[in-house]
Amino acid sequence: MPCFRFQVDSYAYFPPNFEHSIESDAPAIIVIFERRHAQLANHVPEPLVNSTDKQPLLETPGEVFELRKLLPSSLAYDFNIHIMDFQPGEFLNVKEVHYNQHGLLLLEGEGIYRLGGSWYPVQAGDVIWMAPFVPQWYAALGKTPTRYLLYKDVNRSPL
Ligand code: UGY
Ligand code: MN
Repeated sequence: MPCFRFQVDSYAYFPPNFEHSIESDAPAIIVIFERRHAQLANHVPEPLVNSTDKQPLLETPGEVFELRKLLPSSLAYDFNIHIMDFQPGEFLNVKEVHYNQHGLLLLEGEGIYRLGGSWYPVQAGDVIWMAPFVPQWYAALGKTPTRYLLYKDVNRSPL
């Protein structure tokens, strides 16, 4: 079985039933998103190993934040992980409402997250789960840039 050495910024995707093990010889923090895979006939996800800094910046029409996606956007993948970067003072121009759920981990910075009618001060290390259709908005109000990691279910009927 191939062996990969992980550093800060590395990530991996393992499809269903993919045998794997993870070892660490020093203290390390990893984030794991695990879900039951929703298979589409003839669309088979492949395992992958990569790093965030190798992912291209994507267009974000109408928005100012920087966006990278960690997984291919092809139909084989039933979720994606977005890495979003905001400079101090930047914010989402759109107050979003959508069927997709999110799991968010704030990796760097601080700001305020609006969920529905509530406002939450957040800082690096905080996590948020956003249910489908929860109105969402973020402003990076700290003195340092914000980076957050966002799980988003995609490519499948929400029903
Ligand atoms: O892609 C998204 O849904 C993302 N912009 N949402 C968010 O940052 N709350
Ligand atoms: Mn969203």
